[in-house]
Amino acid sequence: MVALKFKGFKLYSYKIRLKRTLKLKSVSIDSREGLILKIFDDGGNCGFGEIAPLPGFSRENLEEAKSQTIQICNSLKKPLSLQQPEEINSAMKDFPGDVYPSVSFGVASALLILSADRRNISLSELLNKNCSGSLEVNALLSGSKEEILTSLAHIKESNYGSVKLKVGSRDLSEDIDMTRKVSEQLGESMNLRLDANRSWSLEQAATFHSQTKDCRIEYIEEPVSNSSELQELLADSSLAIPVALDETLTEIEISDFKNFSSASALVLKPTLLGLEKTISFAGLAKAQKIACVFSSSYESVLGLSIIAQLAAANSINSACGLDTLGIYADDSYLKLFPVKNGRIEMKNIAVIDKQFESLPLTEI
Ligand code: OSB
Ligand code: MG
Repeated sequence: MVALKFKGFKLYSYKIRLKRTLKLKSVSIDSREGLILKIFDDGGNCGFGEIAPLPGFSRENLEEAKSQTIQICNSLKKPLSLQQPEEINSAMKDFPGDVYPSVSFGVASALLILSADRRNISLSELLNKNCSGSLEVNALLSGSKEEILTSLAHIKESNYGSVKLKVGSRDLSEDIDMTRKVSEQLGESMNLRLDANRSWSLEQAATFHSQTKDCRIEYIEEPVSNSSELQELLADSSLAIPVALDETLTEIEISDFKNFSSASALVLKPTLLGLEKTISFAGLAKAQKIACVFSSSYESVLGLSIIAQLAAANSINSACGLDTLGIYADDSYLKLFPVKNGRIEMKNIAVIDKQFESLPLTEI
């Protein structure tokens, strides 16, 4: 095996304006900030990664992520022998201290993409010779009642197969009404997911479930306020609420997963989990036949494409949470990540150099 000669790296920052203010738990943002890492070998091959901690969700901030990325990239300057993702994971383990999730995702994906570029293949092909050629994505429904009903009409016209409705910020009775209305409008052929972002008590979750039993809900992400309540909910067989884990996965260790194995789905966000934990959870879910939903933490078009490649490598059939480029004021990013009939064709997004060039980058 030929060693991968790491020659150098460049780090860039970006700040991209949003179409409207985005509420993220305790904070609101008007623009998305992050870092893009480009690494290269001595033969002109490149790897890319995105490091973009999400305010309100990530424990590290952008400054902390930046200094750790620089420290790790400086320590990479010796020749590396990296071909398989397992080797890259073990190389990441050698880095000093606790690697932040966003940094793990950014640096490890840059190394993997460099390794793929040396062989003229894509990241998904590097990870799996039989990777998927396309992915389904879910449309997102949030905002006021009027906004939701207007977007719903567009979503139906655009032939999405899956829709995710945000609940938990209205009164419970309004959420129940809204869910019933959306379910009715979707009909039998479209799939409905919900995300409560930990808003409800156990009792509210039970009430919601009892009044939406006929709504054909695939799952509810994070219905209750913390992971111990979630365990209680999963243990109560009289409830049988289909649950997806999202925030919980950032809090638990891989070895704790046995306590949550009756979950219906795992929402995997590489920026919030890091690459290693994402791949480990995906493996566990596959072994236990639990659906995996590879999802965005509102990365740029470059980061989204990398997550899509990870999803394709894991042959994901369940719709991914990657349809988030609509948050940006600049619509031109949509062309580099085209969603048609609720799907992404992998051949259309394998243009990582173009995505890199499309971003407003400042070299650090
Ligand atoms: O609540 O699942 C969330 C994005 C960033 C932070 C949190 C969340 C999200 C999404 C991603 O909703 C989009 C999707 O899942 O379709
Ligand atoms: Mg969620």
